[in-house]
Amino acid sequence: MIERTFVMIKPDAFGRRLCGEIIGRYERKGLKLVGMKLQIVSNTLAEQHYAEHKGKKFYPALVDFITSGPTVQMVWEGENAVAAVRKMNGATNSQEADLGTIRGDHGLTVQNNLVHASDSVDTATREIAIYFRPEELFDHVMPDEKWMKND
Ligand code: IDP
Ligand code: MG
Repeated sequence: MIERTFVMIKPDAFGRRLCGEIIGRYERKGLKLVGMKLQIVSNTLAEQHYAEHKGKKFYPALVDFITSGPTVQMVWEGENAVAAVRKMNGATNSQEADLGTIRGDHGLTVQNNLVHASDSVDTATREIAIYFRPEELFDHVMPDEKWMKND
């Protein structure tokens, strides 16, 4: 199933100049970039994005962290894109994330874990709508797509 997923490069990764490293991984995997922007996330957006965590002990620090500097918002598309990106990002706690994943290779802590990605197709729909207007997403066909089709 072709899916779209919402991905964000968090302020720690942006500040460590890891955007190219992270974007390159998704590109090399074969995912298609259909939307991208750079912004410092407002408190309002951060609270919408992380509404499911409101009330948890780590929530105030998480909102402070995510609003602390520039972030890159992206929408990536591809076969089972939601699960594929979650697997590439690795476990939430960077210490537990497998080597070979973004968090496992570049992170040391649970909060500053470099990337966010949607955890289901429904979550992706919700998160994409928080950060992107429909006209900011592209439906382009990539040159390799005509022979990538496996249906
Ligand atoms: P996920 O990003 O892997 O989906 P979630 O459980 O949805 O993980 O948590 C959202 C974000 O909140 C995490 O990516 C991490 O930055 C932060 N976080 C999660 N659990 C903790 C914690 O126990 N302490 C501090 N920060 C946490
Ligand atoms: Mg999550």
